[in-house]
Amino acid sequence: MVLAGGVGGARFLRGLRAALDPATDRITAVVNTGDDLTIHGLRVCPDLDSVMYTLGGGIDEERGWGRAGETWTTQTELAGYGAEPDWFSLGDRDLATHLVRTRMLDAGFSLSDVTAALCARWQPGVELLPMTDQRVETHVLVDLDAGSRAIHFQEWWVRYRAQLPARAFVQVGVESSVPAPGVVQALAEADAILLAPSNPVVSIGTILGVPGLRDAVATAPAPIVGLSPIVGGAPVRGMADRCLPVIGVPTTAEGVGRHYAARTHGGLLDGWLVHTGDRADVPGVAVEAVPLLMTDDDRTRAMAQAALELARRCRDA
Ligand code: FO1
Repeated sequence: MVLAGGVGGARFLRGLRAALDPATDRITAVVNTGDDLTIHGLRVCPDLDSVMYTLGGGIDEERGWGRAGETWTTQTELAGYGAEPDWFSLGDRDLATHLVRTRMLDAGFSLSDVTAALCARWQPGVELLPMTDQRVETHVLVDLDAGSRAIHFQEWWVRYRAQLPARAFVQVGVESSVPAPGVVQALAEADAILLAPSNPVVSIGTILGVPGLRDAVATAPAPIVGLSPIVGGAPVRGMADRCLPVIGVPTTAEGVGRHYAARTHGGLLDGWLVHTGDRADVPGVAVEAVPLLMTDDDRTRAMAQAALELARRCRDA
């Protein structure tokens, strides 16, 4: 069982899949949907798509999002019409995913149904569950135009490259959301629960913000192990260093570990993996240092194995 965001979560899941035997081991991933947005009338689910494409072999490896071998003809035509927004690029191949998803959602299917249908093509080898079927969107309170405004996370992330000082993150709609079907049960039945090295604020944090989800994790019988997305005081990828200060968490492996906190102290962690050379003192949590750079499949598989081994030690402790 893995809680995961997009790019980092997808890579980690690929390593975890390689570390396990599909004949006997099942992986369920609960994926962040707070990054989702409707653009040009289509519903786009960036984190679900990054995980699906990465595990299904369709991802553009360099970007970590969108399709390999992509073309941008439609995007260019949209720009020809001056169609707003022009700062979020949709590739021609990627568009097919959004067209199928939007049509199914409009027909009344749930996001879980849509995700299962899209995965029938991609065969990720991991069960992908959205964190919720309800619409939840992360918005960012920023200082813009001499005032404080809320903009969609993607506008902050992509258009402004997270350079606009953020005052707060708000998950619009989360209060009336519930965990998607199967999420609570999968947590209860898991042998191990892993927090992927995703953005602790807008990815893992958003997942845990769905009412009932954090409790389902904290009360699960399985050991819970997290992997630090911060290495050497900086995010391996993405802009978690622009998000952590907003919630008052230091951009260190120790800071994030303490933020998640020990399950015995009202938090979530039994174990916390940090990168070789980093140190973290997280009261009540078994901390271990292993290489956490997902530079190739072997390293990613090794860190997934280290997380599973730490989980076993926590269970047997
Ligand atoms: N990221 C960008 O930096 N620029 C883009 O134009 C862009 C388009 C895009 C389209 C589909 C999709 O699934 C992801 C896309 N992303 C883009 C990445 C996206 O912003 C991130 O993957 C996550 O939302 C952040 O975790």
